[in-house]
Amino acid sequence: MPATVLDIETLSKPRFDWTPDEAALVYRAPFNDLLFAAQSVHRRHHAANSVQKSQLLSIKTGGCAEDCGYCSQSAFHETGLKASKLMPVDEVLSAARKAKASGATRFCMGAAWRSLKDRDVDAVCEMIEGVKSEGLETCVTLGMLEADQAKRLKAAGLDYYNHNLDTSREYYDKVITTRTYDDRLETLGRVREAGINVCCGGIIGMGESESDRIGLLVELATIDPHPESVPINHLVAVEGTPLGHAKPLDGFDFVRAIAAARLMMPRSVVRLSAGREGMSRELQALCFLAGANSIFVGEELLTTPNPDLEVDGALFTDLGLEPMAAPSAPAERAAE
Ligand code: SAM
Ligand code: DTB
Ligand code: SF4
Repeated sequence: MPATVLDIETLSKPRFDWTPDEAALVYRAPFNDLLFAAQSVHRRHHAANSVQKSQLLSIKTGGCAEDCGYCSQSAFHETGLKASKLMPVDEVLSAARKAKASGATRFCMGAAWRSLKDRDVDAVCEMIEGVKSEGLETCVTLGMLEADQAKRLKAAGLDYYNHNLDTSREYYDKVITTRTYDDRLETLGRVREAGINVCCGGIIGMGESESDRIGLLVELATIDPHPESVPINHLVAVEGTPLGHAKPLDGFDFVRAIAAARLMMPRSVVRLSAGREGMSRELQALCFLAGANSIFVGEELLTTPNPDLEVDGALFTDLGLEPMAAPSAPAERAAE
């Protein structure tokens, strides 16, 4: 790292040897310097005024065997959420067509599973094939995966697999005890091995320290190659979960996390993910300035509310943003 931590030329080239001290200098830089650098690097690799619209669908809701402290769907927490079985393929495909008609270019299907069961692989593959044939980018998040399952998802046309590290290695067991950090890294390895793009990020606002946020970013930015897609979620505090009354997060800290992700993983698609329902338009605009290039659209995320389509439409108009066609993955962009 050169003397000037925020040197645009240096930061524009992906690197994989980030240390916590270097990352802290980026994360804690004066806010204006941080945002200027993040936007400058963003423009080197991404269209400045385009934001991808992605749509989520919960294909299997609730009753999950994991104890993730933030999650409405864990069987460990009393959240009043009604559990349901795996959705029929035709219903998933009609939701995907609706998402496409309303402007989404990416369709992400989430299941409240600890891990994918072999008996469900055929149905999930049919969903992926169907969504892909609608011309949408496909992403699924189904818990832990075995290597042969990852290969089958790839063969069905899966573009991205989402599996988050969620927080730093140090803070992780304050939030989740039923699977380890290394379990997650192993699944990510299998995803990559199968040739599927990795979608991996975390949550900000779970009571973690600044060092934990920096720790998460270092974990992500030392994966070589970087995750092609990095969702940064703002905690949605769900009543009945252990984090239902977590201390509200300072918006500037959230923007810092987005900007640092952009600078530490310059080619990755950084996604402003959960938590926009509670954010002002101005805070979201700062997230775009910091380098976010995707949002989830539609009135529901998986189980929690998200802004109305009209509200997001007005935000795009007022900021002069255009909806992005599915961006190609960084490796493909590098070859272009
Ligand atoms: N069950 C699968 C798994 O965890 O591997 C997939 C679904 S899970 C809902 C996907 C991700 O959504 C989590 O890893 C977490 O980062 C994010 N998430 C879940 N609940 C959230 C909440 N209340 N606020 C913010 N992000 C949340
Ligand atoms: C991710 O990182 N965020 C999305 C997606 N991956 C699957 C999920 C957000 C879920 C928010 C809480 C809910 O609606 O249940
Ligand atoms: Fe289950 Fe995923 Fe929720 Fe954790 S985040 S409880 S694994 S659905």
